[in-house]
Amino acid sequence: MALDVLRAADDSRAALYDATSRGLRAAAKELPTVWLYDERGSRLYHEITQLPEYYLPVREGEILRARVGAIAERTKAQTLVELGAGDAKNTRFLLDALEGAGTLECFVPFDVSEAMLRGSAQAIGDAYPQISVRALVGDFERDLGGIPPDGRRLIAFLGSTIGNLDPARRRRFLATLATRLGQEEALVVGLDLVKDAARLEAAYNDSRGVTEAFVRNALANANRELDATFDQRRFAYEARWEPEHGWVNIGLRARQAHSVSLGRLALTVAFEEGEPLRVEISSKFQREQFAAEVARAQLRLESWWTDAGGDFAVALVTRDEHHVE
Ligand code: AVJ
Repeated sequence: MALDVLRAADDSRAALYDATSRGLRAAAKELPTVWLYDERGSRLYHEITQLPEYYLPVREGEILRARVGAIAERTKAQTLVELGAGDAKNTRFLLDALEGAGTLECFVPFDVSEAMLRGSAQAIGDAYPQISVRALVGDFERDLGGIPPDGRRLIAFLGSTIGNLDPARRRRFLATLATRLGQEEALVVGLDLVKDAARLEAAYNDSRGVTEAFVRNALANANRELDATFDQRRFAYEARWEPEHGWVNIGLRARQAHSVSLGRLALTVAFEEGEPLRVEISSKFQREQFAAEVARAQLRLESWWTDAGGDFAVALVTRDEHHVE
């Protein structure tokens, strides 16, 4: 198999360092979510997807299994692009259906983590020897333009990864996508839905502590790569549903006042006792609100499918100007 790994942009590290610096100097401190995903982080996330409390991938898989036939029929996609490709497990439902429909030629996994990408590209290449795999290393918020325009594309954004973006960033993402999506192309997106606080919080406070280890790994990564002095013992893990924002706020809270230095960024950051450091938000969606976001980007919410319990949704989003039913 020819495994092509392309880089969408080569200044992505510089951009991340910049965002890190800004995030740590802000009044409400945050560490960019990308710090979660080195090789170990990707492995821990994979472990999360197998936790009983973390219902998201299973629900999404149920919906996809029931709907990929319709998606393949509707899109007749030749290229499947997957943003934030992760372990690409639920992607296989789409690959199988598109291959069955006889249209699939190419798979383009797109991810920030090159190690992760190599793994999943290799596995997909081995399992689907008839198609070409062209892995792209990039940041889906910056580098959408780096995705090759060849073939009729279906862009998959699964797992509710879009929930990592706050409303302003979702708006930018959808607006950019709207300028990139061709007439016959579509986005298929997985969305975790608003539900009771106890279940949402349990999904991010698992009994084995895998999610905590996953989030703490962001500090370890920053320490290694930025020559930083984050001390795990001085921070407590916290994940809380914030209904006023519609997201689970995930991060760490300083147990005591202390300072952290980041040599590579020539920065020292003072934490007060109890001060939070956000590492990730996981937004939860509602149909009306997501439909409005899509419409605002001049896109069309063509289909909305949920599992029987209404935990999760898969939406098909297309250009606004054709196929009005
Ligand atoms: C990969 C962004 C979908 O928000 O549920 C899982 C990441 N963080 N547990 C999510 C995550 C903590 C996950 N996404």
